Amino acid sequence: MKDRPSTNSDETSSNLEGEVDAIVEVLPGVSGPLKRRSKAEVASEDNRASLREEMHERKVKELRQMFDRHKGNRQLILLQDFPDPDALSSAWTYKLMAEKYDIQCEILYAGALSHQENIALVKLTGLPLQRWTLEMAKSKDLSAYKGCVFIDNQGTTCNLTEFILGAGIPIAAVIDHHSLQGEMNAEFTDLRPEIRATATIFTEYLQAGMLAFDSSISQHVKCATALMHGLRSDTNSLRQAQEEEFLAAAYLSRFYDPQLLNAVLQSSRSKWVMDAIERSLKHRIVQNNFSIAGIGYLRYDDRDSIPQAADFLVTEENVHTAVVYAIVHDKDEEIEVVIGSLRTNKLTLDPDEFIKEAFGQDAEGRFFGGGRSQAGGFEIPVGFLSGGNEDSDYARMKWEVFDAQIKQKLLDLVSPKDNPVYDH
Ligand SMILES: [Mn+2]
Repeated sequence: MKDRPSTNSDETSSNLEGEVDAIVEVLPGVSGPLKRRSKAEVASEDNRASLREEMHERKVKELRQMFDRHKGNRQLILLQDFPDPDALSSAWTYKLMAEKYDIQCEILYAGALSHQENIALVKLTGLPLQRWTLEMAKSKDLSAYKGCVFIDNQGTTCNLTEFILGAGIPIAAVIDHHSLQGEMNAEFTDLRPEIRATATIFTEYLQAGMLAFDSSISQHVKCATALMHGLRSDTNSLRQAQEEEFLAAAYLSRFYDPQLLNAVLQSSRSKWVMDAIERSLKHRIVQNNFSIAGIGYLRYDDRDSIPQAADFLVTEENVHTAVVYAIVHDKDEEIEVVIGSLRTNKLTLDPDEFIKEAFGQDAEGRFFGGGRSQAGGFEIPVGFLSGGNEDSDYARMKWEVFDAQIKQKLLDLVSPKDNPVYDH
């Protein structure tokens, strides 16, 4: 659906594909189970590690070259509509790195900042963030911007993508840790699905000398704190962190402010989140260690309660994976979307694969969702059936249909024999 420039066969994009393959190839042995390793295995792991190092060095060099080419330009950094701490802190780091090259960046999001921790993060650190709705974007003079940048996303979760690319702004960079969502014609690409947080990738850039953090500069301390928060929040407080995240956290520990991080983490749950958790507890069904809950209608601004409810459900004994979904309605734009979040502790479950298999693709071949390690999400447009909820019977009927369809698709995967409709 997103209108992307068609892939051409220039050097940049063909190189890229090879690199993505190389990353995937490097992966499997890196995080295998603990066991005694043979000399050959150790040697091949060393080999893989040095390959990876080589690739990282090349990436930093390419990033510098891209910045050099854009010297004096302005760029737009596009975040997902509901940016999380990983995205926010990584975008801020990009902006600070780019300033060294006299490149001015605006960090944009089109949706809402609704998670209480994200609001606290932005307020307490003074993170420079702007909300641009599609309407606002249309009223801007975009000719000043010579590049756009996707960080912690690949444009598929950002409402501005189509418009910004349609306005002819080339993609300067894509830096992300989600699985590849589709071909993007970017000047610089660093996609590392094996890494748990985009903040890890940015901390590695810092360590490689892209920007020297100085603990006497308040903005650097705040940005380091934001990155630490980003790392933690994408790794379930480092419990799912790998070597790369621990190394990044060790580096950030020289600069970050633990008290500030504490203040961000102590922000409490809003009434709306408590309400969503309550509904998810009430409506959950648990089957084969999957906990599935449809929680009805939610206001657009409360959309972030969905992942928080999934975070909560996955803590139940004997549950390894939780999926929570709701119909989210945007009163201003009269649109409704089914939005869902998946959280899993099961290391062998790939959320990206699971969601793509459960829901498939739309008429244009676009998947309804995807994910990264241990988390995923989906968005299914309600389309023609949107609105009309003043009639509560209609609203209830509509929810029941969507709820049944989503449960059916999920349960087909969770326990293929079960069919919630015909078995009853
Ligand atoms: Mn992330």
